[in-house]
Amino acid sequence: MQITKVGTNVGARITGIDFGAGLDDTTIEEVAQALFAHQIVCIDAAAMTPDQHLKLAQRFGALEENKTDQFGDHPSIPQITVIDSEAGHTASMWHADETFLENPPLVNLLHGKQIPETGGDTAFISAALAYEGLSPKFQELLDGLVAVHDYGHLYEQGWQRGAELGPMVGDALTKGLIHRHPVVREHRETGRKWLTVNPVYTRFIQGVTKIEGQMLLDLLLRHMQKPEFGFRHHWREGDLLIWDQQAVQHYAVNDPSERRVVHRISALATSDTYVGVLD
Ligand SMILES: O=C(O)CCC(=O)C(=O)O
Ligand SMILES: [Fe+2]
Repeated sequence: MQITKVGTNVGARITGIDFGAGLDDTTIEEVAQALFAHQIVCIDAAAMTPDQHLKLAQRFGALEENKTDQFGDHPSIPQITVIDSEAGHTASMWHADETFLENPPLVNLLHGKQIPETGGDTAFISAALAYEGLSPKFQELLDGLVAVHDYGHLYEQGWQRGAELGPMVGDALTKGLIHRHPVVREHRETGRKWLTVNPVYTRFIQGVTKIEGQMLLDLLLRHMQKPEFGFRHHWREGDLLIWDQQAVQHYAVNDPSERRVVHRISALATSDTYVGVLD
């Protein structure tokens, strides 16, 4: 197995895994350590089976079953979510997945099944580099703060754009999918600090006034857009793209020249995954 950096600060490519020979625990552990070191890894995985996709994902946590209407279901494997541009699936906004949950997905593993000639990249920003790029005084201020993440926030933004919204709006309003997270968490495996706030789900910062919280969020979300914190993956068929949501946020660039289909498995945080869990 070879690991080659593809970005200076974030991103690596892994080649040489022989999926035909099975997927042993040592290989899985090497992939996990490469992920924690590089935050995003892409594996040459044209020969990977769905069972191997599941096995690799299980290294990182319990697997989520797709329950959104944003993406599609796999015909036989409930842990695989199908993201198909022809079905209108897209996530063209900066976000970390489902941070309105107490234990959101922390590692995503996307397998490129049908890849367009051009477009359809997945873009990333490193929330760890973004934290490290702040001044020590500002880091100190953020370290003690807690933010509220709310599923309904996504839908409010949809209404504000005048969008047609599906049946999940009712869920967003009635199920109270809302949770607090520290603005800064420590990565469980690396100890690096990262920023948890994201433009899609973070509604406000607790313990400061509305205007102070809005100012802080605007500032952080602008700061995070700095190109030096970023990385952009241009897909090839068979790529297995894995990212660590304790380190990065992502954006599915919605410009595929042809149909784009990727299969996603998400591994969820567990209650002891997070350092700095709220009581
Ligand atoms: O389609 C992609 O590249 C990413 C979609 C997404 O936001 C996700 O899988 O969580
Ligand atoms: Fe996502």
